[in-house]
Amino acid sequence: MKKNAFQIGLLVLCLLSLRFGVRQAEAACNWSVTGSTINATTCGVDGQSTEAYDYSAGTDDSTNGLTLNIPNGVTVTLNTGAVGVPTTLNVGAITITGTGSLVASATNVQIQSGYKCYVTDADADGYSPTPNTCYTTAAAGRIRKFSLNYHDGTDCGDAAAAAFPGAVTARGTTFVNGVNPTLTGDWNCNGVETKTYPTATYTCTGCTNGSGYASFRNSTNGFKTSVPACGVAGTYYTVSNATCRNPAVANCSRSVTTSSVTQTCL
Ligand SMILES: [Ca+2]
Ligand SMILES: [Ca+2]
Repeated sequence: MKKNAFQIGLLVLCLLSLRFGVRQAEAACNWSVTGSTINATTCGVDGQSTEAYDYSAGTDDSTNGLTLNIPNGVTVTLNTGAVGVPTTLNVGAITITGTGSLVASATNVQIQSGYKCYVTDADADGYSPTPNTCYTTAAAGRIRKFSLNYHDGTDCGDAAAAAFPGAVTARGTTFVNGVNPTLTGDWNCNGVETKTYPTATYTCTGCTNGSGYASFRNSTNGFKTSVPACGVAGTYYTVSNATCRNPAVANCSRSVTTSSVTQTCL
């Protein structure tokens, strides 16, 4: 138990191996980063894994500006690591308050600061397909995690800059979806391929107002029989008359126009 608040610049516990710098395993506590601060909750870092948290006010600051706050009553545990795969917590600094505690198991555990976390972002859209896989060095196709241009979320198309979590533009093309290869039109990476244009539901019926004139009613523009896949063109039906009119100007063959439309998706 630590009773007083303090900061750790560089603390290494049981540092038996230094393989940090290559690929690191996924995190388990998965705390949310708010600005340059994490307020820890009670949890354990999985054995032989790495949790790396980083903050850069700019695009790539020279230091890791992230502070992990372990508040009163919260216990953070670093579970047992292994030779060659130490359990690792990587932050810029740590503050512990009151009865908060940081418990390190006896074997192959390390706490590191001074390391930065870069994640893959090949298309430079600010989203990473592997946001929990940290590299400690910059390289082409990487972005500093929790930096000015970094965004939370998993990039489902890291070779298509227009595909990212929260995208709002439906597109008439497809991309390689690295999360679900069947969803090539899921441009907002929400796991659902939403088509813009529906099936046309218009009907041609006699009027019920006594005129006896045929007309299109209850109409919805769209594809008449089947809805094309994302990025595929089809014959699109536009209903130009949805009211009872003289069949000389609005009959079943005259009140619909067709055009070639490419299905867009989001
Ligand atoms: Ca990306
Ligand atoms: Ca979608």
